[in-house]
Amino acid sequence: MSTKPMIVQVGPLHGPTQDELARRYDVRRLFEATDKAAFLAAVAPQCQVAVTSGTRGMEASLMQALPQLKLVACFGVGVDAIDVAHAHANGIAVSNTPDVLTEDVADLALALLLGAIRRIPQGDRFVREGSWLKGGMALTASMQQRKVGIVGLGRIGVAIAKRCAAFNTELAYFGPREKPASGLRYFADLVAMARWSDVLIAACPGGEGTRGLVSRSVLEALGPAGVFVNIARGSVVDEAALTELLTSGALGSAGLDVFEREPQVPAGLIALDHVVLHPHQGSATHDTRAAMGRKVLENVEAWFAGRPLIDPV
Ligand code: 8YV
Repeated sequence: MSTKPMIVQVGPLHGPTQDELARRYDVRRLFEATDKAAFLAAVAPQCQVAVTSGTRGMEASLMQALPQLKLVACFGVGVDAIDVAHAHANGIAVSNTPDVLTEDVADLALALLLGAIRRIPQGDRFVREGSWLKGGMALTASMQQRKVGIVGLGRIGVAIAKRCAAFNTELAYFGPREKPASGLRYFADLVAMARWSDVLIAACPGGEGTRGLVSRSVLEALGPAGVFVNIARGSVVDEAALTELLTSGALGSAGLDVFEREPQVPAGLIALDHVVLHPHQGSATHDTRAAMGRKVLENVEAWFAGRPLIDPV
């Protein structure tokens, strides 16, 4: 019998964080259990804390199988895969890992945008395939003076805006409410912002509230020269419409870090040469993942010590 407090680890995590959790707690790994029902029955009487990733999340039925559960600590800022409403209605707190990943995610948004506009993956292929030996690569669009519309001016949206300003862009944002302190142009209508924009960057939270927000009409309004960048969640865009419009040329190009059914990426997107695809790596740097891990540990520690959570959701 372990004397350490018990934790259920729902899915695999960043290795060093997983190791540190195992050092401090009696960690029971649900994802390694062959008989999930027997596993849950064994841990249910004691388990008050569960740790999960933003990708795996935690559904209501799993919370129900752990009736003593009091905290779900999420490794990630996005909690759209966690049934937060169910948790809160049942006295279960939820924590996440904001702030520490903001800058890396914003960096990746700009990398995808520049990659798409300046056709960097295509240039890489052009050199490797020996095409350069037969002549120069075609000219590309410029990032300079582009109109950039940011969907969701939260922490990550603000960090993206800061970076875009360095490229002499014009900036605007769409969100549930105006943020006058930002000093940026606000659109209450996303289609209107897409019509104004050369580039649309999704940086809003995922979940039911934003599902399909970047709709077919929004993408059509962005138009044949428009670039769509998504570092938010695959669910915020109508992926079928995105694929169709990129294929027909009704939308210019895209830089995508997230997809609706990761790690599945629609074959229609994979077939497109002018789309930059990335495997959900926004926060995936050594430093940031370590900082996210520290936040998970701090939140769990605060809960066991009876202190307020550092990052309550
Ligand atoms: C991670 C993320 O990919 O924080 C988020 O919301 O999407 C990413 O940082 C994920 O949570 C890691 O499990």
